Amino acid sequence: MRQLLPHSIRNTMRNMRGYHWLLCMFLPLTVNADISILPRPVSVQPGEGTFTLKADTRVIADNAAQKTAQMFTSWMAPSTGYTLSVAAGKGAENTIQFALDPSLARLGDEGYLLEVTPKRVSIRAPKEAGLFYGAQSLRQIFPPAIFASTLQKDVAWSAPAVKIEDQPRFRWRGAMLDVCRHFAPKEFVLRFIDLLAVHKFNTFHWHLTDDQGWRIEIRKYPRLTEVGAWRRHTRLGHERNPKGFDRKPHGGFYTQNDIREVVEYARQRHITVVPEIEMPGHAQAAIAAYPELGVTGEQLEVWPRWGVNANIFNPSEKTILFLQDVLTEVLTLFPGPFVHIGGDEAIKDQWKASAEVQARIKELGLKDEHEMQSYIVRRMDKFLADRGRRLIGWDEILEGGLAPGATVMSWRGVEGGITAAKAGHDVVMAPTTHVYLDYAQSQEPGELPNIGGNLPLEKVYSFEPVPAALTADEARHVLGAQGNIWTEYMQSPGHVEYMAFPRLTAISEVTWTPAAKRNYEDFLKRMRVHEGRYRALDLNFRPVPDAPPAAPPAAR
Ligand code: TNX
Repeated sequence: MRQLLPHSIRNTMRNMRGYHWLLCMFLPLTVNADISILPRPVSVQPGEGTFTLKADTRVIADNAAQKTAQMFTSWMAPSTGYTLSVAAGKGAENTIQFALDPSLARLGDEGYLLEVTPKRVSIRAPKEAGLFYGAQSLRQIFPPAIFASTLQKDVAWSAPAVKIEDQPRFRWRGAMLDVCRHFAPKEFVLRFIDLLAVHKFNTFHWHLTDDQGWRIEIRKYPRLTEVGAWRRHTRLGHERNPKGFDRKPHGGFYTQNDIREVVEYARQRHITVVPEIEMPGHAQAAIAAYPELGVTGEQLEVWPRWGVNANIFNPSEKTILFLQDVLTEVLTLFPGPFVHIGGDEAIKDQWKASAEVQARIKELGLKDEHEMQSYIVRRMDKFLADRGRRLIGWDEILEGGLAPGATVMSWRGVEGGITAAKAGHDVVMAPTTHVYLDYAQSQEPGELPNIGGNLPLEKVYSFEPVPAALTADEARHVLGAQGNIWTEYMQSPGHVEYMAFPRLTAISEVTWTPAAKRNYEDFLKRMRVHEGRYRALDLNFRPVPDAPPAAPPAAR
């Protein structure tokens, strides 16, 4: 906050350099209080003095660390106006050094050690991801204005001396964005990935297909986007209290080149993209494009409403092969280990009413419609496993028997996750109770339109991804957690930002910081500084609640 002090005070502080004894008395207050990193690191040891970034500061990195160093300098350039050079060499005075250091293996694949002294800065990590997270922490040690995209004048770019040792608690630190209910332009997806990277998330779950729109180009089936990416109009008002429809066509999709660009952009920021292709429910846009994929054969429109509907893929061999064709193209675009196949809210009424589907169930020796869905999921599980990938699906995939290699994303509470973990399956926790960012952030008037419910920041922050019902061995199956952004009621990127922040920042701490180091009051205190970063990023965030007043001192 030094840069916020009036010039006169800053000059006085400068002129007092000879009086070390006096300076030392208030340095810890004026300088070290500035360390407000989100998510909170494992260990932060304040030092003495400050390091100041200047136009002639040199960034030192040998080959393996060059990319991270370049990324760091690219972040610094717009606000400081400095074009910092990156070169191999030795850490010396006025340098920021990035170095891979195998002797720090104890910090794991994503940990780092960051040391700031008045003379120099060093970031060391066993792996590149750690260097990247160290760079993100360093960025947050400078004044918040460093996040601005325009030149900031008269800011002293100083960072308090500190030693930080850090590594994440979970290996799945995610956010899901639904681009089906409302299409998000590629530019916003890239910005969203940057915002995730600031918060050390490593997983972006991209919900690409649903009733209201199919958003990924599939070369073999062009009608999926020619027809399936566009709807005639959209529900006005809340689905519970509908006001008809707007008169605006809505849609959009990502070409395969767009997808490659997003995946590569994310990769450079150590974020894996998990694509979601929904089956067998939430399939109306695909059925609108190819009616033979449905059960009734009826020509449907891309759905203009919200909620759950009965239209579902038919479970014929032809449809299974279609879905596998789609996945074949998906696999060429997304190199990550996981592919999400949806599986949620698949109403079985049409399967129950169809003689053809009933005959298929019988022919396959299945007990009921749940086993029919489970059969499809198993086919996909094998298909993906044969190609070296892993299937993940919403917790409904437990019904009718879980496919052998499946990972479960638990959304209807954590029970599905508990069942799956006890059965030896990996799970990701994303329960509506704590991480559904489409829910209201308060019951006060003035919130932007939302789906309903009530999920204030404090409740999100309180989320514990490992349920007490799991033994230590079972708990190892909890890969982590994620926040979900379903966009029925979010028409614009600004609205998505409002719903996502600050709650996504809370989730970053839930997934990164050791449970024992989490504290809501401390989080709110750091959020006061983080808000400055939000502003510099021009983020349309919801106001952060005030910290509750400190408890009165106990009576003696
Ligand atoms: C349930 S969460 C859904 C989504 C909706 C969401 C709204 C899940 C797997 N399915 O289709 O958008 O509720 O909160």
